[in-house]
Amino acid sequence: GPVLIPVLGDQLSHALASLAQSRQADSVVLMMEVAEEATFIRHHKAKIVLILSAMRHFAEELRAAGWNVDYVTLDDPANTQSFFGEVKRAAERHRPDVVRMVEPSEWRVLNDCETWSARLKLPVELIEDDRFLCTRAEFAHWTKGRREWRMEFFYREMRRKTGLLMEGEHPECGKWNYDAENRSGPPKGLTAPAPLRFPPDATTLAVIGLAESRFKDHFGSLDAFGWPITAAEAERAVADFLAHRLPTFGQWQDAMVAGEDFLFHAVLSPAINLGLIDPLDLCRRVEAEYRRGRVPLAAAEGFIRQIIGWREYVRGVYWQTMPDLAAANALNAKRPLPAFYWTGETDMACLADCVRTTRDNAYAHHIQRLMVLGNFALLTGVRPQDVADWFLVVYADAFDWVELPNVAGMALYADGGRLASKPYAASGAYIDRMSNYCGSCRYNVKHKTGPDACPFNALYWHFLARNADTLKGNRRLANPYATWKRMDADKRSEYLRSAEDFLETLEPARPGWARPA
Ligand code: FAD
Ligand code: DLZ
Ligand code: SF4
Repeated sequence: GPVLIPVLGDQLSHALASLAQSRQADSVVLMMEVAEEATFIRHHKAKIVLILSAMRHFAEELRAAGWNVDYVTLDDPANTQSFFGEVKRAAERHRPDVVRMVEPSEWRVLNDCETWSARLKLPVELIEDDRFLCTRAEFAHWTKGRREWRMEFFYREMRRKTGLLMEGEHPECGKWNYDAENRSGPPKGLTAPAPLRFPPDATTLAVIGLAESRFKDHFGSLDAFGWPITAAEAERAVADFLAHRLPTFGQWQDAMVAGEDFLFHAVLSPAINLGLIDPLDLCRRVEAEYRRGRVPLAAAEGFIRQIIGWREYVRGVYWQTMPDLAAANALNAKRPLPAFYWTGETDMACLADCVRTTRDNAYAHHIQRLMVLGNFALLTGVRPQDVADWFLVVYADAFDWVELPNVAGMALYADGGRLASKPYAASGAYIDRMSNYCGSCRYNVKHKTGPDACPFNALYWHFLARNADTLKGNRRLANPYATWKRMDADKRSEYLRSAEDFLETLEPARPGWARPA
């Protein structure tokens, strides 16, 4: 019999290891649209459209390249709507000798696959996903004997391994990290060249129709849908980013401007995570832009660090800490997610704008995710699992392996400081410095307490006071805790009361938005 090669929705790479190791003449590629993947968590409509349309285009490309592709559509009446059910039916159709697939990116799916061989009575080969630079075993080796895991040191290993921005043994121009030159607040009127949008073709329009009927109650809008769907479109998106936004990428990396939804970001994460763009190739092209003198070193280094540093690091942390990471709650946070994360109905201008861009674009840039949406959940003590569900639903680039460590580790400190050395907690002053949100907000960012004060201000102190037992020993929080201690008792209780008054007004989301009720 043939080799049966399941290719999942985030494995859309022509160089995929399972394809590279097989011969077209004796292989059947299996691609499956299954409702279970779209409904166990109720993904943003645009994310579902992106994945299903990209799968359909990829299947056509594989056929054109000579592969025999068996493609199961969502509305096929025989569809069992689960990965295992479809692999089993395909095994009955094709009578393979072996099932060969690249390891799924998510713990949930990998666990399932590990049961398939016994249930199918067939060998199931799970092969390493070589689209990542650092294997799971290499990461495990790196963590051995290290008391603390820190991205910066991992990143240097990846620079050495790839040779990116290296002069022999040394980092380009003598420094590993040029962040000190990045991250300015936005000047008045800052605008950026908008990323390329790709109007839906007939295939995408058909999938939009499918999503509007089957998933119409899911969060999110499809009106602005314009994601690159194929490797060729993604290539045009890369070229557009390199030419128009990379040169100033670093400088405005942490800036937020109301209505400027993409600023100088790449907006390439969905295409990278689906497999339409090879991340190492992208980094080489960014390096080449620097070597040709078209972009400053700080921009190129900053961008490459996000990919070979952060992206690889969070994946390593994920596999090294699952399944504990999914249940982690170091700060014992218990509040349900506030309703406005779904409705956008809040008077806080920063949060309202971040939820709006999330709904309209299935996208928000890093600082919106971390310092507005994440920071608010951290300060108010929302249950990490509620927050992780929301982030997994709403972003086109969200897959458990990258979303969960960013949410539980980076944004919420739920892992007790494994991934990052301190909680990313901030008051209104930070948001005011990095954005133009506060000017149009009904709250006053300069006021500390009371009904008109920016809620972030009192919440910040409430967070530190509430978690003092766990956090006061953290060296990087020594300054704020010293300030808190120096404050007179009246002032402290005014902060705490103000925060509590605000917390009382928070309306919880009704159940059923993220997972079927
Ligand atoms: P840019 O800002 O232009 O960065 C370039 C690339 O670097 C991105 O495309 C991405 O591949 C990579 N990158 C940057 N930061 C990270 C990071 N922290 N982790 C992993 N890769 C990174 N990213 C996802 O891909 N999926 C997620 O589900 C996701 N959830 C997040 C949740 C929270 C709470 C936070 C704080 C961050 C999350 N990120 C996630 C990381 C980051 O915010 C997005 O990768 C980025 O906003 C994508 O937009 P971009 O392509 O314009 O990125
Ligand atoms: C997210 C998603 C959705 C909505 N639908 C599908 C699908 O129908 N078929 C498929 O192969 N993949 C889908 N995905 C992405 C998968 O969830 C993702 O590939 C795995 O979870 C990776 O472990
Ligand atoms: Fe956000 Fe506070 Fe600024 Fe309003 S005043 S936009 S709530 S930081």
